[in-house]
Amino acid sequence: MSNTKNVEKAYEMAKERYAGLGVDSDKAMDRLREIAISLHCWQGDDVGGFESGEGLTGGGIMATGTYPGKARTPDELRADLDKALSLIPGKHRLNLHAMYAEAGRKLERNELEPEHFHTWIDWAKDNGLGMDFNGTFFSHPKAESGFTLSSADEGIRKFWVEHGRVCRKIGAAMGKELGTACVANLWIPDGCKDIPADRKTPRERLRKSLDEIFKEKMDRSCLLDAVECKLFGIGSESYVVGSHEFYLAYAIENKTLLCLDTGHFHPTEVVSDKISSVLTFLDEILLHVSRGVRWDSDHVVILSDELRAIAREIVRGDYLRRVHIGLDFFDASINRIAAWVIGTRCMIKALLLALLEPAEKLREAELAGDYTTRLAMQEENKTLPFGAIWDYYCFKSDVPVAEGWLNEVRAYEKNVLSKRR
Ligand code: RNT
Ligand code: ZN
Repeated sequence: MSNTKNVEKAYEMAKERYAGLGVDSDKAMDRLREIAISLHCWQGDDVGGFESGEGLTGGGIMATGTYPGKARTPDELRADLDKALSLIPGKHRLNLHAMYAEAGRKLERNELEPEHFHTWIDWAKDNGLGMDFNGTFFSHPKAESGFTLSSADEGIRKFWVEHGRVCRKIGAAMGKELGTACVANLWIPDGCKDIPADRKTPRERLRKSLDEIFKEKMDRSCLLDAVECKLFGIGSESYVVGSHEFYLAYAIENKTLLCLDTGHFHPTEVVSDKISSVLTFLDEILLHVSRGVRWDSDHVVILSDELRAIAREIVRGDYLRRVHIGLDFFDASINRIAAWVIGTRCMIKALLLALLEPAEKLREAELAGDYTTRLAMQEENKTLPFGAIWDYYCFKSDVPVAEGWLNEVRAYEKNVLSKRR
């Protein structure tokens, strides 16, 4: 195919251009191949889960849109993930939520066990994927009051503590079976729409609940615990119990990972600037890469300046082993498989851009106090022939080059998704 020839030719020229700046593009691609992104299962069914409930309710998050064809069963969701993964270069991970259990009967969330995730684990094994896990502390009658682990109702609080505990067991089993540590993330929706009378006591109860959940020591080669903070959510605009300060302090004190969701801060705050701050004190962090737009924290990830800055920080800081990259967005208004492919490919593009940065030259200029060169170089770097390297990486990874993947999604939509009613 002449197309192939063009991709190769363009690559050779781009490679030379980067070499002139002291950057080895072959090496950059080798490093990129080692980075696993954790794909969130919940993009495939609008955060619904398979508990035969009514899907996503409350909890400060919302999936909007009525695009047809969402996955209705675990098998459909796995088939959709297979399709998405076939269009994304590299070997990645699956990030599963507890509400995607396959129990075969109605089970309470505090009764879940590793065996209820066996089909998922086998699927991951067959596909060479690692797995990450999340407790589901929303879309449940016992979360309707807006409080779970920080609830004043001792019965409710205990129920969610038990859920947290079983989730750690499940995560550890996944890590053990798959031979790669499972990052088990904990996010709770607890908070208030309007000004609370007491900000203190729910936080004290949350601390106590977390201590109860994390009491049992687990093998870190199987399980890595993470806690996710948030500034506000839909319906929790005035107060969120698990704020950034709360979980940062908790993570430092208890040696858990901190999960930074890029949609969980004030719109003018950026996660890219937080990475090196928190990693000065924490061993590892989890990222929930997302895109906040006004009040929504979960738009599909695009190759924004901030996404590029995040990837740059990870690479410049030599943090690739200490930062676990997970995605967290959901859009029900476009093809859901396309959403996964767009967001994940963008995350990988951002990492490739960062790996191709002539970082040494920038640092030298900075150290010499030559900020003119620093700014000039940063701007010139923006028009380096990155696209040619990216196309070649996709080609070498046996996935479609450029927008070629969209035809495959369209064909799948016609043959599979459109038949789901
Ligand atoms: C919500 C958190 C949380 C969820 C997922 C579904 O604001 O970001 O991570 O999006 O657990
Ligand atoms: Zn998140």
